[in-house]
Amino acid sequence: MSCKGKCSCRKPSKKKAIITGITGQDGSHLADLLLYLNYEVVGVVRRSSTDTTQRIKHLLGNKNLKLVEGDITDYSSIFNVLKENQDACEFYNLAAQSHVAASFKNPEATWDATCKGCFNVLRAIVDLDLQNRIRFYQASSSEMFGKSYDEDGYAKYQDEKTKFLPQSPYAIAKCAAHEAVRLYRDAYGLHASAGILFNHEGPRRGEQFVTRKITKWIGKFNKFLKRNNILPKDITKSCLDKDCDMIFASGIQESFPKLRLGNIDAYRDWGYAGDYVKAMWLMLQQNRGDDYVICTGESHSIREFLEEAFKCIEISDWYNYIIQDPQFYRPAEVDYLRGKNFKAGSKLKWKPETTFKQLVTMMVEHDIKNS
Ligand code: NAP
Ligand code: G4F
Repeated sequence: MSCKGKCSCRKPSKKKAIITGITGQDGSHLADLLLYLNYEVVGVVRRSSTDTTQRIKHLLGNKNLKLVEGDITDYSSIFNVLKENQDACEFYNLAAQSHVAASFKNPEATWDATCKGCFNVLRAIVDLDLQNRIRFYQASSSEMFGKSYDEDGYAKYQDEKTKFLPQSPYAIAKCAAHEAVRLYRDAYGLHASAGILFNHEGPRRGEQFVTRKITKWIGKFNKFLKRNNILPKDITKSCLDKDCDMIFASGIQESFPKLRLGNIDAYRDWGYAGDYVKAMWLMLQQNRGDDYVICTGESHSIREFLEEAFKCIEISDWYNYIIQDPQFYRPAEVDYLRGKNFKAGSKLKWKPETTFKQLVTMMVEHDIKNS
């Protein structure tokens, strides 16, 4: 892919990219990719009393990676990061308060990080007159579709033309940021792209998201089985009393808490994060900025995820191991997400490389190994 842009960094010298949210799941995968592509990477990290670099610890010694302090909600800190790195040619805005359930409890903080943060970057780019020199990526989300879908006679789906009907403070903030990207593209000619990414997961996924919560639990439960020398087949139905919070097995003292979940009837289009960051990069290599849906095109319920994940430890009656707990239900739910990635396939030549089964197995195996 050749660089046809006007910016000075599109000469043979090393390209520089700025990533907000580098300590998150996607930021860490994107940093892996850009460093592999020989970029200089500037990662914006907010100050914290604890170490948040766990996901990028394997990169910390890399001479092409520089971490700088900055908070996306604070205009001046973003302005200064950009001012000090005016030779950067790509800016990936991945920082957000990304947990949907948490956004109902903290709508203002979610708004600040998820919407205002995007505005802060866009405004700083224009204030520093960098709009013709830097390309911008915004992490938009399939949550923006909420309860909205189109139908192709065969099934429901969402694509770039589907209208948004957001169902959470998080999704509303993402919709507003998405519109800001369109505005800055039109008003200032900024090369700005928004990736409308459907759920993507992997071993680096935050532990409060449903997929990782399930695979983490399986990892710990497997360890409990091993510690007590029990085979899954030895856990009889009587040990799994429906009204009981704990899992017991005959002949052992120790018990194990059941997995507590909320609504397991929602459907998601789950892909692998490592595949999806390639699409982010590809968007910024195009001649013009645009919006793209990134997804697998398949939708599975949380029940199906549970079925597949428990299969990895040879348990088929997974419903005996979980409790549906009202505290994990949301005031409003997104029931069904299934994307269509036709545009990404034809324009970016991108396609997902990891199947649903491979994704679940990868996550369970990781959590078994690391429990
Ligand atoms: P994540 O793991 O929750 O990471 C979020 C990142 O944002 C973390 O690095 C976090 O830093 C950073 N951050 C939060 N508030 C900040 C602030 N005020 N200033 C600076 N940094 C801040 O999320 P992810 O799964 O990687 O997702 C990346 C982006 O894609 C997010 O914008 C998310 O909303 C969006 N998205 C994700 C998915 C998905 O399925 N994963 C799908 C669609 C869109 P700390 O480490 O300090 O907390
Ligand atoms: O894993 P989740 O929390 O992901 P959700 O809400 O779909 O959001 C994720 O994907 C979005 C893309 O569509 C991103 F924009 C967003 O940043 C985030 O990465 O929940 C998935 C489903 C929901 O229907 C939820 O109600 O799982 C259901 N669920 C059931 N029990 C649960 C639980 N979710 C969580 N987090 N924890 C549970 O115990």
